[in-house]
Amino acid sequence: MPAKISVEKLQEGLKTKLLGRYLFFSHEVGSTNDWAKELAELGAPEGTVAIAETQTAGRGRLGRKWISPKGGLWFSIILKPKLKPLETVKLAFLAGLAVAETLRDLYPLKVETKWPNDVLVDGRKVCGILSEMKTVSEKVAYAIVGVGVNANFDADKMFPAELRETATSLETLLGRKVVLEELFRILLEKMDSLYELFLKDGFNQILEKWKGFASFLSCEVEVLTESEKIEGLAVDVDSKGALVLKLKDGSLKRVFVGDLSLKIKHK
Ligand code: BT5
Repeated sequence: MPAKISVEKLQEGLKTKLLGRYLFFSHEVGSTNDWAKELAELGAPEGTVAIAETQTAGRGRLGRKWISPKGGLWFSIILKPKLKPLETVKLAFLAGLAVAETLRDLYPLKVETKWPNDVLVDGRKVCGILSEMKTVSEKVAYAIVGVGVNANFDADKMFPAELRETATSLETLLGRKVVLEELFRILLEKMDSLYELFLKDGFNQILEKWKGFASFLSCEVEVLTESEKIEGLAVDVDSKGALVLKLKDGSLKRVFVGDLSLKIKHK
Protein backbone atom coordinates (compact mmCIF):
# COMPACT_ATOMS: atom_id res chain seq x y z
CA MET A 1 0.00 0.00 0.00
CA PRO A 2 1.54 3.34 -0.97
CA ALA A 3 2.43 5.66 1.89
CA LYS A 4 2.16 8.61 -0.49
CA ILE A 5 -0.98 10.68 -0.75
CA SER A 6 -2.99 10.47 -3.96
CA VAL A 7 -4.32 13.97 -4.67
CA GLU A 8 -7.27 12.77 -6.75
CA LYS A 9 -8.35 10.37 -4.02
CA LEU A 10 -8.33 13.04 -1.32
CA GLN A 11 -11.57 14.62 -2.50
CA GLU A 12 -13.07 11.52 -4.09
CA GLY A 13 -16.50 10.92 -2.54
CA LEU A 14 -15.98 13.60 0.11
CA LYS A 15 -19.39 14.19 1.71
CA THR A 16 -18.79 17.49 3.48
CA LYS A 17 -20.86 20.64 3.29
CA LEU A 18 -18.07 23.10 4.00
CA LEU A 19 -14.67 21.61 4.73
CA GLY A 20 -12.37 20.60 1.90
CA ARG A 21 -14.47 21.98 -0.94
CA TYR A 22 -11.29 23.90 -1.78
CA LEU A 23 -8.21 21.80 -1.25
CA PHE A 24 -4.56 22.67 -1.80
CA PHE A 25 -1.98 19.91 -1.86
CA SER A 26 1.80 20.11 -1.80
CA HIS A 27 4.49 17.43 -1.52
CA GLU A 28 6.45 19.62 0.88
CA VAL A 29 5.82 22.88 2.72
CA GLY A 30 7.26 24.60 5.77
CA SER A 31 4.08 24.41 7.81
CA THR A 32 0.54 23.85 6.54
CA ASN A 33 -0.65 26.36 9.18
CA ASP A 34 1.53 29.05 7.59
CA TRP A 35 0.39 28.02 4.13
CA ALA A 36 -3.29 28.13 5.14
CA LYS A 37 -2.68 31.56 6.65
CA GLU A 38 -1.25 32.80 3.34
CA LEU A 39 -4.29 31.39 1.56
CA ALA A 40 -6.64 33.08 4.05
CA GLU A 41 -4.86 36.38 3.48
CA LEU A 42 -5.44 35.92 -0.24
CA GLY A 43 -9.15 35.55 0.48
CA ALA A 44 -9.57 31.77 0.52
CA PRO A 45 -13.07 30.89 1.71
CA GLU A 46 -14.00 29.19 4.94
CA GLY A 47 -13.40 25.46 4.83
CA THR A 48 -10.32 25.68 2.59
CA VAL A 49 -7.81 22.95 3.44
CA ALA A 50 -4.04 22.98 2.91
CA ILE A 51 -2.47 19.54 3.08
CA ALA A 52 1.12 18.44 2.58
CA GLU A 53 2.96 15.16 2.39
CA THR A 54 5.73 16.46 4.59
CA GLN A 55 6.53 19.64 6.54
CA THR A 56 10.04 21.01 6.92
CA ALA A 57 9.06 23.44 9.69
CA GLY A 58 6.01 21.83 11.31
CA ARG A 59 5.07 23.68 14.48
CA GLY A 60 3.56 22.75 17.81
CA ARG A 61 2.32 25.20 20.43
CA LEU A 62 4.64 27.90 21.77
CA GLY A 63 6.89 27.58 18.72
CA ARG A 64 7.83 23.97 19.44
CA LYS A 65 8.96 21.72 16.61
CA TRP A 66 6.51 19.19 15.18
CA ILE A 67 8.17 16.24 13.47
CA SER A 68 6.36 15.69 10.16
CA PRO A 69 7.84 12.95 7.99
CA LYS A 70 6.29 11.47 4.87
CA GLY A 71 3.48 9.09 5.68
CA GLY A 72 1.84 11.41 8.22
CA LEU A 73 -1.37 13.34 7.76
CA TRP A 74 -0.53 17.04 8.02
CA PHE A 75 -3.21 19.55 7.16
CA SER A 76 -4.75 22.87 8.18
CA ILE A 77 -8.26 24.24 7.77
CA ILE A 78 -9.38 27.85 7.44
CA LEU A 79 -12.44 28.58 9.59
CA LYS A 80 -14.30 31.85 9.99
CA PRO A 81 -16.64 31.39 12.95
CA LYS A 82 -18.15 34.39 14.71
CA LEU A 83 -16.17 33.96 17.91
CA LYS A 84 -14.30 36.17 20.32
CA PRO A 85 -10.53 35.54 20.19
CA LEU A 86 -10.43 33.62 23.49
CA GLU A 87 -13.19 31.31 22.28
CA THR A 88 -11.14 29.89 19.41
CA VAL A 89 -9.62 27.34 21.82
CA LYS A 90 -12.94 25.55 21.37
CA LEU A 91 -11.96 24.74 17.79
CA ALA A 92 -8.98 22.72 19.01
CA PHE A 93 -11.30 20.64 21.21
CA LEU A 94 -13.61 20.17 18.23
CA ALA A 95 -10.71 18.97 16.07
CA GLY A 96 -9.41 16.69 18.85
CA LEU A 97 -12.85 15.14 19.24
CA ALA A 98 -13.11 14.61 15.47
CA VAL A 99 -9.75 12.82 15.45
CA ALA A 100 -10.65 10.70 18.49
CA GLU A 101 -14.00 9.61 17.03
CA THR A 102 -12.45 8.91 13.64
CA LEU A 103 -9.64 6.75 15.01
CA ARG A 104 -12.09 4.90 17.26
CA ASP A 105 -14.43 4.24 14.32
CA LEU A 106 -11.76 3.19 11.82
CA TYR A 107 -9.30 1.16 13.88
CA PRO A 108 -9.35 -1.21 16.85
CA LEU A 109 -7.61 1.27 19.14
CA LYS A 110 -8.39 2.66 22.57
CA VAL A 111 -8.31 6.36 21.92
CA GLU A 112 -8.05 9.12 24.54
CA THR A 113 -8.12 12.88 24.50
CA LYS A 114 -5.67 14.77 26.67
CA TRP A 115 -6.04 18.40 27.69
CA PRO A 116 -5.60 20.66 25.94
CA ASN A 117 -5.00 19.45 22.40
CA ASP A 118 -3.70 15.90 22.14
CA VAL A 119 -5.09 12.58 21.05
CA LEU A 120 -3.40 9.55 22.58
CA VAL A 121 -3.44 5.80 22.16
CA ASP A 122 -1.96 3.67 24.95
CA GLY A 123 -0.92 6.88 26.66
CA ARG A 124 1.17 8.02 23.69
CA LYS A 125 0.53 10.97 21.45
CA VAL A 126 -0.69 10.04 18.00
CA CYS A 127 -2.08 13.44 17.05
CA GLY A 128 -1.48 17.08 17.90
CA ILE A 129 -3.58 20.12 17.09
CA LEU A 130 -2.50 23.71 16.64
CA SER A 131 -5.19 26.34 16.50
CA GLU A 132 -4.15 29.87 15.55
CA MET A 133 -6.06 32.96 14.51
CA LYS A 134 -5.95 36.43 13.14
CA THR A 135 -7.92 39.14 14.88
CA VAL A 136 -9.09 42.45 13.49
CA SER A 137 -10.61 44.98 15.93
CA GLU A 138 -10.89 42.28 18.61
CA LYS A 139 -12.85 40.01 16.30
CA VAL A 140 -11.62 36.78 14.75
CA ALA A 141 -10.98 37.37 11.05
CA TYR A 142 -10.11 33.71 10.56
CA ALA A 143 -8.82 30.75 12.52
CA ILE A 144 -6.40 28.14 11.24
CA VAL A 145 -6.84 24.69 12.73
CA GLY A 146 -3.82 22.49 12.06
CA VAL A 147 -4.06 18.75 12.56
CA GLY A 148 -1.13 16.35 12.57
CA VAL A 149 -1.76 12.61 12.72
CA ASN A 150 1.21 10.25 12.95
CA ALA A 151 0.01 7.68 10.46
CA ASN A 152 2.20 5.69 8.07
CA PHE A 153 5.67 5.68 9.51
CA ASP A 154 7.54 3.65 12.06
CA ALA A 155 7.54 5.74 15.24
CA ASP A 156 10.54 3.89 16.68
CA LYS A 157 12.65 4.79 13.64
CA MET A 158 11.32 8.29 13.05
CA PHE A 159 11.21 9.82 16.51
CA PRO A 160 14.30 10.72 18.53
CA ALA A 161 14.89 8.69 21.70
CA GLU A 162 13.34 11.32 23.98
CA LEU A 163 9.99 11.11 22.15
CA ARG A 164 9.71 7.34 21.88
CA GLU A 165 8.12 7.05 25.33
CA THR A 166 5.52 9.71 24.63
CA ALA A 167 4.75 9.53 20.91
CA THR A 168 3.54 6.82 18.57
CA SER A 169 2.03 6.31 15.11
CA LEU A 170 -0.90 4.38 13.68
CA GLU A 171 1.51 2.15 11.75
CA THR A 172 3.39 1.27 14.93
CA LEU A 173 0.16 0.63 16.83
CA LEU A 174 -1.60 -1.38 14.13
CA GLY A 175 1.42 -3.10 12.58
CA ARG A 176 0.27 -2.00 9.12
CA LYS A 177 -0.18 1.09 7.02
CA VAL A 178 -3.55 2.83 6.85
CA VAL A 179 -5.19 4.35 3.79
CA LEU A 180 -4.33 8.01 4.26
CA GLU A 181 -6.97 9.32 1.88
CA GLU A 182 -9.67 7.38 3.72
CA LEU A 183 -8.45 8.63 7.09
CA PHE A 184 -8.44 12.19 5.75
CA ARG A 185 -11.91 11.88 4.21
CA ILE A 186 -13.61 10.38 7.26
CA LEU A 187 -11.85 12.84 9.57
CA LEU A 188 -12.87 15.82 7.47
CA GLU A 189 -16.47 14.59 7.33
CA LYS A 190 -16.47 14.23 11.11
CA MET A 191 -15.06 17.73 11.57
CA ASP A 192 -17.58 19.09 9.10
CA SER A 193 -20.54 17.71 11.02
CA LEU A 194 -19.12 18.67 14.42
CA TYR A 195 -18.46 22.20 13.16
CA GLU A 196 -22.04 22.43 11.97
CA LEU A 197 -23.23 21.24 15.39
CA PHE A 198 -20.95 23.77 17.08
CA LEU A 199 -22.28 26.67 15.00
CA LYS A 200 -25.86 25.60 15.62
CA ASP A 201 -25.83 24.52 19.27
CA GLY A 202 -22.60 25.89 20.75
CA PHE A 203 -19.73 24.23 22.57
CA ASN A 204 -21.50 22.18 25.21
CA GLN A 205 -22.13 18.97 23.26
CA ILE A 206 -18.65 19.07 21.71
CA LEU A 207 -17.08 19.39 25.14
CA GLU A 208 -19.21 16.62 26.65
CA LYS A 209 -18.27 14.23 23.84
CA TRP A 210 -14.60 15.26 24.17
CA LYS A 211 -14.74 14.52 27.91
CA GLY A 212 -16.06 11.07 27.07
CA PHE A 213 -12.56 10.28 25.76
CA ALA A 214 -10.69 12.12 28.50
CA SER A 215 -9.35 9.39 30.77
CA PHE A 216 -7.10 11.84 32.61
CA LEU A 217 -10.18 13.24 34.36
CA SER A 218 -10.26 12.07 37.98
CA CYS A 219 -6.52 11.36 37.88
CA GLU A 220 -3.72 13.03 39.80
CA VAL A 221 -1.89 15.17 37.28
CA GLU A 222 0.94 17.60 37.00
CA VAL A 223 0.56 20.67 34.81
CA LEU A 224 3.49 22.70 33.59
CA THR A 225 2.57 26.27 32.79
CA GLU A 226 4.94 28.97 31.64
CA SER A 227 5.54 30.08 35.20
CA GLU A 228 4.87 27.12 37.50
CA LYS A 229 4.31 23.44 38.04
CA ILE A 230 0.90 22.65 39.52
CA GLU A 231 -0.14 19.32 41.00
CA GLY A 232 -3.71 18.35 41.61
CA LEU A 233 -6.67 16.19 40.81
CA ALA A 234 -8.05 16.84 37.32
CA VAL A 235 -11.74 17.31 38.06
CA ASP A 236 -13.09 18.93 34.92
CA VAL A 237 -12.59 20.90 31.74
CA ASP A 238 -14.93 23.87 31.87
CA SER A 239 -17.00 25.59 29.22
CA LYS A 240 -14.10 27.89 28.36
CA GLY A 241 -11.73 25.00 27.80
CA ALA A 242 -9.87 25.55 31.07
CA LEU A 243 -8.59 22.58 33.05
CA VAL A 244 -10.05 22.57 36.57
CA LEU A 245 -7.71 21.17 39.19
CA LYS A 246 -8.48 20.36 42.80
CA LEU A 247 -5.40 21.28 44.79
CA LYS A 248 -4.13 19.61 47.97
CA ASP A 249 -5.76 22.29 50.14
CA GLY A 250 -9.12 21.51 48.53
CA SER A 251 -9.33 24.71 46.48
CA LEU A 252 -10.09 24.69 42.77
CA LYS A 253 -7.72 26.19 40.22
CA ARG A 254 -8.45 26.83 36.56
CA VAL A 255 -5.58 26.56 34.10
CA PHE A 256 -5.84 27.92 30.56
CA VAL A 257 -2.46 27.08 29.04
CA GLY A 258 -0.06 24.30 29.94
CA ASP A 259 1.21 20.76 29.44
CA LEU A 260 -0.40 17.98 31.37
CA SER A 261 1.18 14.76 32.53
CA LEU A 262 -0.36 11.97 34.52
CA LYS A 263 0.84 11.08 38.01
CA ILE A 264 -1.14 8.25 39.57
CA LYS A 265 -4.04 6.55 37.88
CA HIS A 266 -7.30 6.34 39.85
CA LYS A 267 -9.83 3.64 39.21
C1 BT5 B 1 1.05 20.12 19.24
O1 BT5 B 1 1.86 20.97 19.93
O2 BT5 B 1 0.77 19.01 19.59
C2 BT5 B 1 0.51 20.69 17.94
C3 BT5 B 1 0.96 19.94 16.73
C4 BT5 B 1 0.27 20.42 15.48
C5 BT5 B 1 0.86 19.84 14.24
C6 BT5 B 1 0.06 20.20 13.02
S1 BT5 B 1 0.60 19.35 11.60
C7 BT5 B 1 -0.30 20.38 10.55
C8 BT5 B 1 -0.18 21.77 11.12
N1 BT5 B 1 0.98 22.47 10.62
C9 BT5 B 1 1.85 22.76 11.62
O3 BT5 B 1 2.94 23.36 11.47
N2 BT5 B 1 1.38 22.30 12.79
C10 BT5 B 1 0.07 21.69 12.63
P1 BT5 B 1 2.46 20.69 21.37
O4 BT5 B 1 1.38 20.25 22.31
O5 BT5 B 1 3.21 21.93 21.70
O6 BT5 B 1 3.42 19.47 21.18
C11 BT5 B 1 4.69 19.63 20.59
C12 BT5 B 1 5.63 18.63 21.24
O7 BT5 B 1 5.25 17.30 20.85
C13 BT5 B 1 7.07 18.78 20.79
O8 BT5 B 1 7.76 19.68 21.62
C14 BT5 B 1 7.60 17.35 20.92
O9 BT5 B 1 7.94 17.09 22.27
C15 BT5 B 1 6.40 16.52 20.59
N3 BT5 B 1 6.34 16.12 19.16
C16 BT5 B 1 6.95 16.66 18.09
N4 BT5 B 1 6.58 16.04 16.95
C17 BT5 B 1 5.71 15.07 17.33
C18 BT5 B 1 4.97 14.10 16.61
N5 BT5 B 1 4.99 14.00 15.28
N6 BT5 B 1 4.18 13.27 17.34
C19 BT5 B 1 4.09 13.34 18.69
N7 BT5 B 1 4.77 14.25 19.41
C20 BT5 B 1 5.56 15.11 18.74
